[in-house]
Amino acid sequence: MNNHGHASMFSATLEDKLGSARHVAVLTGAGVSAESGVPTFRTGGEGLWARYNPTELATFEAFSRDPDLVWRWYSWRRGIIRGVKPNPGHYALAEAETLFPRFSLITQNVDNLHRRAGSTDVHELHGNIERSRCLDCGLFFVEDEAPPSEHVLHCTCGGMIRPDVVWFGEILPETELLFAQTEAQRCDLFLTVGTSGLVYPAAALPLIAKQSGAYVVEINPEPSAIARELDECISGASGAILPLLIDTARRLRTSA
Ligand code: BV8
Ligand code: ZN
Repeated sequence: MNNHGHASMFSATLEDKLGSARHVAVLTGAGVSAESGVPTFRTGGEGLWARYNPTELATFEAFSRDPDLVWRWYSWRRGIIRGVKPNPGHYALAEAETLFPRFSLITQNVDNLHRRAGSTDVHELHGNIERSRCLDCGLFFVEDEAPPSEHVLHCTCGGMIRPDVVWFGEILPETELLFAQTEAQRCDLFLTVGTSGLVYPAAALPLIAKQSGAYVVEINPEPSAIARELDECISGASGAILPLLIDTARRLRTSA
């Protein structure tokens, strides 16, 4: 837990990093979108979500077995995402791009909310729900070209169209994973925000950062599965903590 060595909300070490880090990397999970109203994987939501386990539905097997059901689940999720807005946590991370000499944002989320909040360089380890692709010819479809529907859609080539997200058992986009692992090895401050730390290889990133000498801080109301390996755990909601953290960094870096 963080030590309140002085008046500030943050530990002396974290303050020092916020003021002097040259390379900051952030990994986000579903928790950063929770305050926007997007149900997370663990706490689930209502409807389709509550009745099915994402680790069963978010698989190629489920899609092969019942493409309409899986397509309906993603259509339902896309409908939720279209109806929500980024929250202060997303906006704080968008501002962070301008505050540190090098800043990298790596997300497990497929909801596109970081980009909608203004982040310009988002590394999506698990794809993007607003993008679909043809199983046969690989043609990509953006949101409106593959509208939400009750039945799976087919490409002009006849192939089935799938969400362009990484399912369980599927490999991650190589360039994005390599980028994320390299940033974790090189950064001097690593924040892991709103993730349960259960799904690999993303969950290994904070551990890689720690082993490579970075100061690693978790922001989550509950300790994640990897919390005890990290330097600090700030217990709180990302929409509340991230703006305070970025305010502190801005104050320390502009009061030169
Ligand atoms: C792979 C996209 C190679 C799709 C997702 C056995 C042991 C270990 C590993 C494995 C195993 N068997 C298989 C594996 C590998 C598997 C894995 O790790 N499984 C886990 C379940 C054990 N990984 C894979 O399959 C990956 N691929 O490894 O390929 C390979 C190939 C073949 C066989 C083996 C390996 C692919 C993983 C990607 C899956 N796709 N999403 C879609 O969205 O539909 S995963 C999805 O769930 C997310 O992207 C995220 O990565 C993951 C976990 O979700 P979180 O983001 O952490 O969110 P969660 O709901 O879990 O938690 C929310 C957190 O927020 C909580 O901690 C909560 O306290 C906090 N919170 C709540 N409110 C707030 C908050 N925090 C801050 N503020 C708040 N307000
Ligand atoms: Zn096609």
